[in-house]
Order: sequence, then C-alpha cells, then structure tokens
Amino acid sequence: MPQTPLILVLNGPNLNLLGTRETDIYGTQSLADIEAAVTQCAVAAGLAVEFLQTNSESQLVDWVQSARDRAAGLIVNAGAYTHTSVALLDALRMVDMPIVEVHLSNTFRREEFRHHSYVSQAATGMIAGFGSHGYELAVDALTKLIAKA
Ligand code: CA2
Repeated sequence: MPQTPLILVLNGPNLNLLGTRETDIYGTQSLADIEAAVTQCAVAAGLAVEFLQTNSESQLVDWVQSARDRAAGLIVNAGAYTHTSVALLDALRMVDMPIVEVHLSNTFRREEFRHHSYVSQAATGMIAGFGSHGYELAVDALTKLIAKA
C-alpha cells in the first residue's frame, strides 16, 4: 500500500503565545487549537502531519532541510523571520515540493516592514488575513497540489 503523504507545518517565533496576547490581531485560538484543527483536516484528506513550532531561525532551517527526503509539502508561518530570513529562503529554495505560506493577520494592512516576505519568493502561494482558518485553507491547497504532483 502506498505510504500516507506527510506534510510539515512549521511555525516560527512567538507563535507559541497565540491566544494569550494581541488577540485582536491574531485571534483567541492557541497554537494547540490550531494543531488540532489542522490534524483533523489533514487526516480527513489522507495526509499525515507534523506540526512544529520554534523560536529559533536555525531550527526552522533544519526542519525545512529535513523535509527534503520525507515530506510531500510544507505549510510555513515563519512569524517575524518571514520578513528577515535569507537563510530560510535559501533552505526553502532547496526543497522540491509545494510550499504554502500562511499568516494569521493580513500583513499588507499592517506596518510597512511586514509587507515584504522572503518566504513568498519560494512559496507556491500565500494565505494571509483569515486567522487560524488560514491553516485549514493551506491544508486544502496542499492536498490538491500533492494530488497533482
Ligand atoms: O500574521 C502572522 O501570522 C505573522 O506571521 C505573525 C508574526 C508577525 O511577526 C508576522 O508579521 C505576521 C508574529 C507572531 C507573534 O505571535 C504572538 C502571539 C501572541 C502574542 C504576541 C505575539
């Protein structure tokens, strides 16, 4: 029987604090709530999920590199590293699979420094501004992209 395709959901700095502060911007759901919803969607779509969070840029790079020989697709909310990390962009450019960038907030309605994303330069597409629902939209997009590959 063919193996269940694996998707990695990578979350960057401070996203472990979701639901505790700035709920007007990021919503009231915790990262654990989002993980539960993503897992439910992914399993229903026939995908396996690893849902990860780190405050470290190097850990994000390591996880992206680790995707190369075991994952079928990536969902990435790199938090503030979105706007600063050439290292993350370089790592994402080295993986040959669909990548969906997610942001809870609509970064284009916010400060100018959030309008630029290094991740977008490697991503297949980007979802921003739909809060935690954006992660479920990303699973749906990845499911279709993986089926087409
Ligand atoms: O909108 C998003 O998902 C962001 O990736 C969130 C990042 C921000 O730097 C990006 O520009 C957009 C920040 C995540 C911080 O999360 C917090 C959670 C609770 C309390 C404070 C911050």
